[in-house]
Amino acid sequence: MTNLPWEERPSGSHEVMWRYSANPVIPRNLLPDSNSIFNSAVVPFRDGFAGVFRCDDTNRRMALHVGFSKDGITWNIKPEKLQLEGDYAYDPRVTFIEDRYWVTWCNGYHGPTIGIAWTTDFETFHQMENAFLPYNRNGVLFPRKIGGKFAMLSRPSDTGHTAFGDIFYSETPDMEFWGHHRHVMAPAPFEVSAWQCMKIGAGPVPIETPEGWLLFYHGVLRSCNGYVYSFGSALLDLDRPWEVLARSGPYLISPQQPYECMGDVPNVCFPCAALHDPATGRVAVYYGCADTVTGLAFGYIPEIVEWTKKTSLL
Ligand code: BMA
Repeated sequence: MTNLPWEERPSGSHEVMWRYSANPVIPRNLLPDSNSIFNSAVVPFRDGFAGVFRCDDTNRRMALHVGFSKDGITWNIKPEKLQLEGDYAYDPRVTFIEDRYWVTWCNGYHGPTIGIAWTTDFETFHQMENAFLPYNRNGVLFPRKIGGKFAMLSRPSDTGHTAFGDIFYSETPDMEFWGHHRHVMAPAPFEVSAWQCMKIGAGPVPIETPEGWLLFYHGVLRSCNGYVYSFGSALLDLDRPWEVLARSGPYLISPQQPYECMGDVPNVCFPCAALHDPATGRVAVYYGCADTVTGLAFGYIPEIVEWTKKTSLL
């Protein structure tokens, strides 16, 4: 991929992942009536990129909007909402599988659950049945079938600001009937890795590596000042992704910059998409910052894989 957004690690930095120096890449008011644009998903599309963006409007209603970009940094987001069935829509992920782009998101149906739709052109979207009963969030598809089935990670939850949450694996032959549910990961003990001790949820679409699926996931700490969202990495078995091979004890990125610490919900780094270039190993992660704007962080996949193994808490 020649046009992957990229900036080298700053000289003198020892960080495994580092932030784009021009963060945030998407401001909260890119649309005339957007309150915030964050927790959004992008994929390579034609000679550039397409994306599905979480845009909360100035009524503070949550909806998804389509956008396009040549360089992954400057985005043209359509002002009209994606027309989807559901009371609200947020935190999208987009996965290309075989011949089409699949969108999963948190869909309002008697509480949050996982919505699914597909498109080939980012103009027409075909909505499927919701994957699961409510309450569920953070539905993330794998980019290919596993054992002949489509596969998804998700995070069963509740109606509110869920104070618990494990990542589960489910599969389907047809994107409609889901089953074979497996437990993947629970929050870590507070004494071992506090940033991920209250709840965790899958982030971007997992990336296939020779060492397993590289999963970026968010973890939450309940502090005396509220929830703090950071993200780290795990390696899942390629054929049995509910088996965790390694899981980072330290976080990769936690809220430290002003745009991550200040906003509508302070102290949130929430990744929902990653672009990567197998030839160079480069990865660019898009993450929501403080539920307000969108930022980018970079790294090299082989380094992140090694670091995940070296720091693993398993
Ligand atoms: C979660 C979701 C995310 C949000 C986060 C922090 O429960 O609602 O969309 O980024 O809380 O507010």
